[in-house]
Amino acid sequence: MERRGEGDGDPGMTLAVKGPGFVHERVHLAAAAKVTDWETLLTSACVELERKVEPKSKRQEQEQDTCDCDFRFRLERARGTVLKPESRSHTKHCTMPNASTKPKHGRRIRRRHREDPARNELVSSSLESAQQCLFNQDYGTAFVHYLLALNLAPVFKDFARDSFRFTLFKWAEELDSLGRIQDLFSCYEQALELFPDDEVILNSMGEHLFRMGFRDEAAGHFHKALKMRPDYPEARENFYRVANWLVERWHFLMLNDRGRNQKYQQAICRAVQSGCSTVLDIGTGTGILGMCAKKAGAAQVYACELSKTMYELACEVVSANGLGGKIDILHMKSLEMEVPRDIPQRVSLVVTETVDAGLFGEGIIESLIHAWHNLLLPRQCDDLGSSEPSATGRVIPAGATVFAMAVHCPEIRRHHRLCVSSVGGLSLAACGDLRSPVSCSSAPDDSMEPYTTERLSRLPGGYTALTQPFTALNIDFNNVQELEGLSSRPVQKVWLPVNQEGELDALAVWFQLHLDQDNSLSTGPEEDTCWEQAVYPVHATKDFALQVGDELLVEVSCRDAYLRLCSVAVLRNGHEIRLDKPAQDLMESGVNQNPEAQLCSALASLQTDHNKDICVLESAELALLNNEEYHRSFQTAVTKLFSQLNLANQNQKQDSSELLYVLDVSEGFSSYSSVEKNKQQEVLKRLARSNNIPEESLEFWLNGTEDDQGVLQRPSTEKLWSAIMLDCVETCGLIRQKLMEKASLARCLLEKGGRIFPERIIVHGLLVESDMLLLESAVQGQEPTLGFNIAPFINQFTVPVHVFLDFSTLQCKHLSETVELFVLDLMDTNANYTTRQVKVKATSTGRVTAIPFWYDIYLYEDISVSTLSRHSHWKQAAVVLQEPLEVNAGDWVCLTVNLHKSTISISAQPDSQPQPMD
Ligand code: 44T
Repeated sequence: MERRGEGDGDPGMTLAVKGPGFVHERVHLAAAAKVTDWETLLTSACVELERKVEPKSKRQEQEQDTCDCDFRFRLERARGTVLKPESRSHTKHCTMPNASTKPKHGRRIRRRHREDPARNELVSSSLESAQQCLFNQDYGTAFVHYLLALNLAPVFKDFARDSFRFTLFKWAEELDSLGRIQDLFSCYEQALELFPDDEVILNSMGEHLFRMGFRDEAAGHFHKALKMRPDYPEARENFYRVANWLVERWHFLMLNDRGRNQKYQQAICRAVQSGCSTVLDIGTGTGILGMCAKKAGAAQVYACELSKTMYELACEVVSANGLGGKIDILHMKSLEMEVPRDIPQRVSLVVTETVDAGLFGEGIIESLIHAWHNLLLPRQCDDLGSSEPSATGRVIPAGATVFAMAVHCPEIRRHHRLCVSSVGGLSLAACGDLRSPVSCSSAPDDSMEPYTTERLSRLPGGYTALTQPFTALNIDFNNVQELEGLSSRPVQKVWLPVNQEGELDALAVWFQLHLDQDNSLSTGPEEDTCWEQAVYPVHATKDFALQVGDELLVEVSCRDAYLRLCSVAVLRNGHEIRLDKPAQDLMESGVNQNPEAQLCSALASLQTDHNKDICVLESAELALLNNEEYHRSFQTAVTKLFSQLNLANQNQKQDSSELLYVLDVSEGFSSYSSVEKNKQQEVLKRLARSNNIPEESLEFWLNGTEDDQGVLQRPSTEKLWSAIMLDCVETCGLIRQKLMEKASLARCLLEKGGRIFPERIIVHGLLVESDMLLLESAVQGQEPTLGFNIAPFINQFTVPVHVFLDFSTLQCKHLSETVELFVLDLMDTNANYTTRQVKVKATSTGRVTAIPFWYDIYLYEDISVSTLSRHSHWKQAAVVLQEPLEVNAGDWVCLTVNLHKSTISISAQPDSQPQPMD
């Protein structure tokens, strides 16, 4: 079984390896099965525990021995053979908590002894055996002993808690490495039955769940751990990293959008007052629309919500607003609802805002078709215009109009197609078509999305509209035939006059939501709204510029309940130029003027099967490839290091052609499926071949994910690594988790004079006043939410660090100069990074609400790249202060910057001490 995600444990420590692997299978079974009848177990367990341990099966040993590291490749600079990595065995030294067997609660135990000596005898012998097994590192058996003892004598729980946790974690580690995931979770469940509120167990189970890809469940566990102990840093950090999955950030924006809330309220009020007395709120979120309906006088209000966290939140909010028991909230997807099982009768009004930036992405079409057939009263017929609203059904919003336009936008371009022909001196010509996973032209599969979303007005570098907006679609949510006919509508072809010259980078899409006859919401790029727009990137046209007078042919269709837009052709001077064909067609048609693009086209034409040659990379990875500045710096840094290493070899009279080994442990080229992974490996090989790098000098370890064993491998028996590449900053703007642990491990693997890339990271930041960041991180009181009390509930999910920020376009006022917040020295073994105080002088008067931060990444000596640079593939992050801090120009602010593991936290206080410099 491959492990997924980050490796657990401290990679700085080596793993415990037991002697020859002995596993007590029967005990495993007991530990893995859910045992509730402890009395029954007693007898069998006693027998089992006396039995001899059985040797591990061959398969298990093989499973454990499989090296599943994710280290991408080793690059051998000079020609020569690559020696196969040798695995090294390693031992771990672990300390055991609570090794004493002496019980703490003597008196009570003695009394119990008197009550039931046989039972107590068993308890104490089980506890003793558990500890003995712990010493022998037989964690499975130890775990069963503990379960037995603590279930029989809960009085020992406090006493044994630490040892029990330790046993559980070690046993879970073993089960994990054996791929016995089901058993692992069973053990955690049993542990939580014994210790339901144990924050350490909850947090640890959350980490396992997260690594297995159960993100919602993981987030739930971190949240509970944090509720149990709000000052538990591990759970806090884990929770902050996943809170977005529990409560997506747009909930804050939507709830803070007073205009939107009021419009919905008005439409609902009007409908209820006109006679719609039974209401269903589909996708209620925090319950706000349902509460509006109740407040407007609806007799019955039902609400459904598919997310567990949001459902629980809605229940809390509704009760806190005095409507508990008056709104029937169901934790289910509307599509699963039935009358009368879930609601007693059909309703006269459905309210919903289950729409995303692309309108249909939350499944509104399917939900409404189902609602019309199963949950709503029949629609009011035009010829029966007088029928009672309480006897007919309707939907808010009543319908929507979708708009689209073609845009020129370098920021979108560099994230969705390859814009460079070489990277760090390597020609990419033979790489085929590298593209982002956002495309509506290719066959739909899980890894492809038809659109992405952006707030166009906030894109760095802005955008230019190349055409007027056009109406791509009109839909009536009150007409079930129309809803049902949507996917079979013929493809609509629209010819758009181009009125502005520029490269065709994307089609941007937004919509107007017609709540009722009088009220509508627009999600357009020019509006002052929290909404993002849907972006359909154009892939096929390498450096293809539209000219004024051209006509662009766009096809609009509705497939798999998604709206799809595709630019297919351009009409220029009476000639039709296809855009959905490979690049050479453009060249042949004489449209491509750019020589670089012509070269690409020529190369593309050498390839026969174009579809085969598409390699999908994440959009941040494409942006990284397009970041020429980064690659230049990297190349300079590597060249400099290598020439110094070669010089050192010469000085020591060693062979200057001595091999230099590079280990890349960066996580770039992370993939969606193993198919993609193989494809990417293929592309890298092709890249090497076409650039005269011998194939043998590249070695990939792509088959699994991270494992400590992989890190410990040497390039060859007599060599260590010359350089180790670490990917230290995530695209979202945070330091990569476990970076410092990885760095300390990497340091041990370097040859003399070898370096880690980067060697140092300097964190920069400044004080800003930004209302926008506040609106995006927490609901600001009751005023925006129509007087309903929602903020304190949803704000439990506020995260102090805002990620994926475009600092260059953030609406904010700078209140200080940029300061150095922290220095992370990856080459320094003794550096202690915990807390640092930084004094910052306010340069303007205002309210400090946030501290955006970014990094200067020092690759080697003075060669650095900044994560703030214009062409960076990184976004920035910002700490949003819990309480804004008022400052006057000239005031000093003291920032306490804390780095725990790889999480930065910052607090700000006024600094009363006058500065010597001042
Ligand atoms: N995003 C807006 C989407 N649901 C808005 O679980 C606008 C994004 C956005 N429940 C930036 C800004 C904005 N049955 O809690 C969710 C979801 C739930 C359902 C029951 C169903 N069939 C569904 C479908 C969805 O409804 C809630 C709202 S959905 C999306 C709303 C501020 N980025």
